[in-house]
Amino acid sequence: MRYAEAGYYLEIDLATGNIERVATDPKLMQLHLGGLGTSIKEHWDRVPPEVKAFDPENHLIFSTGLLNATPAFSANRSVVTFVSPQSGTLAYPMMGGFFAAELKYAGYDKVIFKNKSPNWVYLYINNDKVEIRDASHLQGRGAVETQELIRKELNLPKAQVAAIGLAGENRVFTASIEQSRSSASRLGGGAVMGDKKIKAIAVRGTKDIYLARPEEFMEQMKGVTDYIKYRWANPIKDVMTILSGIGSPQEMLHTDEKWHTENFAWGNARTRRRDFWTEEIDESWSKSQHAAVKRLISCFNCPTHCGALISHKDTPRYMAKCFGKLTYAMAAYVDDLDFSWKILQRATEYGVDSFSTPQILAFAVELYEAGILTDKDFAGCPSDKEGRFFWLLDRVVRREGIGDVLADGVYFAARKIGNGAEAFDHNTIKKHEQLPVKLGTLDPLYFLMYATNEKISITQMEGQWPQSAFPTPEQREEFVRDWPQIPHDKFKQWVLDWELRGEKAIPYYPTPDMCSEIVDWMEMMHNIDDAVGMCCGMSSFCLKPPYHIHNYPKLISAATGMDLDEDGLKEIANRNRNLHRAYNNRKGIRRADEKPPTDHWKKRFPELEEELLSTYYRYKGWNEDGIPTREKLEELGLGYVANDLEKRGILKNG
Ligand code: MTE
Ligand code: MTE
Ligand code: MTE
Ligand code: MG
Ligand code: W
Repeated sequence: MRYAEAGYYLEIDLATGNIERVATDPKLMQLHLGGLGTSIKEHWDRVPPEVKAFDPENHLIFSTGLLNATPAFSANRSVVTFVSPQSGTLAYPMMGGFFAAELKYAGYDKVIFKNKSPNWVYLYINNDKVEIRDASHLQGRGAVETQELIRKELNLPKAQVAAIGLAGENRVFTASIEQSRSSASRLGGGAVMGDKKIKAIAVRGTKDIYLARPEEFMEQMKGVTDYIKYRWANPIKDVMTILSGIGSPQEMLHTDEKWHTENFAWGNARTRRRDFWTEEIDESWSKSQHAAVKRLISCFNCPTHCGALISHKDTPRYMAKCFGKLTYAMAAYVDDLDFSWKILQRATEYGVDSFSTPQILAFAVELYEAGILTDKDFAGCPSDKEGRFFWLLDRVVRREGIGDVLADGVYFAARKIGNGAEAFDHNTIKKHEQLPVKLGTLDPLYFLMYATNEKISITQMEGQWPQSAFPTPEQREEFVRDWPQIPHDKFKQWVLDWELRGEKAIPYYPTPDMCSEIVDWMEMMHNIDDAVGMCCGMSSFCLKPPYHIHNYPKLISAATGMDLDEDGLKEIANRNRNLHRAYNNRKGIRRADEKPPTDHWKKRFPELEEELLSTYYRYKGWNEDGIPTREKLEELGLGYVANDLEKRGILKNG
């Protein structure tokens, strides 16, 4: 009997049409948990570094997490892994909704695709019945529309469907995968899915998943439930509203966007508009949001409602959540929030990442205004801000004219266009567009998070540590008073000593040693979430979350029957991170790539930044170039990785 996991992978060879149900080695769970962890291991074993995103050998893996389909609240994340066309690294966009639980109830922990299909297909899974079906009639259909068409065609209203739209079909580098109330958005999973000619995956499952020690598990969940209720009743004081609660940022509920609109940059990450949020804007934006949001919705087995069903006037319904609400309006400098709801509908059907894509469009507008792109590139484009964005979006997802160049994202487009366009690529890290945040003084914690994390976006690291120092000693004392989530008591003192100005303030405090430990803790918690399939909105992405390093080992042990303690869980998270790091090192990632954009902060401190990187690398057991040492790898049972890195000349002298 297998506990918590289904114990089978579904292996699909798209070239031959061969489908296999393969029993997995129970040891994999002990070494890597599941989800992102076991997926990294599969990519390491199967896909050598020479393989590029659109090579047939690139694998596309849809994985459930270890706690999906158990009664653990908010464990509903699927993780999609592949070599990204944009960054060239091992990408792992995540999605909530209902897909992961359904797949596990059908009896599979992962669906693993290799090679390419000659024709458009979709995969149909109904428990033991698995078929590759013709999807030629779905070509060109929207990513949301396709889900409904497939449910109708199968006569399975309860099937969960993940699909791509036109952007994925055309291998746009920012193409997403859309699925009911969620989206696997970043780094081009939709493009890889389209390259393999998979239009969608439909799954229906009705089997059971077993818990090793159910009573103990439910006892742990009682603690989690009580804490969720406590956190609801006791929002964190003295922090921004979006940081005070739990769940992913409640952008569909809150209408006050003063903080984002005045502190994040508009256009292609250009301008901060300090006086934007007037009473009139407040009124018109609230009205717009209340009209567009039909109702708030949640993912599988989650007590929060972070997403919303949206319909602006009579557009078909779609899901939106979090910061996607603002990205198009702010990138286009449009002061009317209605624009967001309208263009998001079209963008969601096309299936594009709502962070990267608006920046690409804004980048094109800037190049046009600077005379680098010309009337010829913009022939037929309306001149108003809204019209221009719709027109550009249409060109990008169809790869028409200038859209074909832009469809590869800002980094590659800038280099293809040349003629000074490179200077407008000022907001990418490792070739990936970042949220448009441009701030004052270097923040050492955010520096490390931006520079080093494997997802290349900040949600995968931040959350547990306050975003800035509290102004008064009383506020600091209040914050640390009740903080059971921390791994060491000394973290409390660091918060107590941390000031807004002076010697104990950013950029020199927390010190590089402290920063390394804090960042390591935050990323470890994200790594655990991504392996067990937990929404980080109930865990690592929040201040004082319900799931943490002290209750996770007990919960995972009760679910799986493994006897994990905190050290054991930390070791697994570390193993997964180091394997991921080594994979990306094999793909070429080095210290020189680990840098936020030059203008991310106005005040930079080059020497301190080098010290931060070196200190963090040392703390992680990596060499000066950001590559895990043989000693570290062997300590984690990854001797075979050290051998491989040495054989390839990536690791020298241990
Ligand atoms: N893109 C689409 N199409 N739909 C979305 O809901 N959410 C955004 C962004 N891009 C979103 C999107 C938000 S708020 C986040 S935090 C990231 O995707 C999450 O990235 P991931 O799905 O790659 O993990
Ligand atoms: N959960 C995990 N494990 N990893 C993530 O990156 N992103 C969070 C949240 N939960 C995230 C996560 C953020 S910021 C958002 S906006 C939502 O997931 C995105 O939900 P979706 O991917 O279901 O659309
Ligand atoms: N960064 C800062 N400094 N402050 C914030 O509140 N918001 C987060 C985060 N970045 C936020 C922030 C929100 S709401 C989201 S969804 C993530 O950015 C996702 O962006 P990413 O793709 O860079 O992870
Ligand atoms: Mg997502
Ligand atoms: W988000």
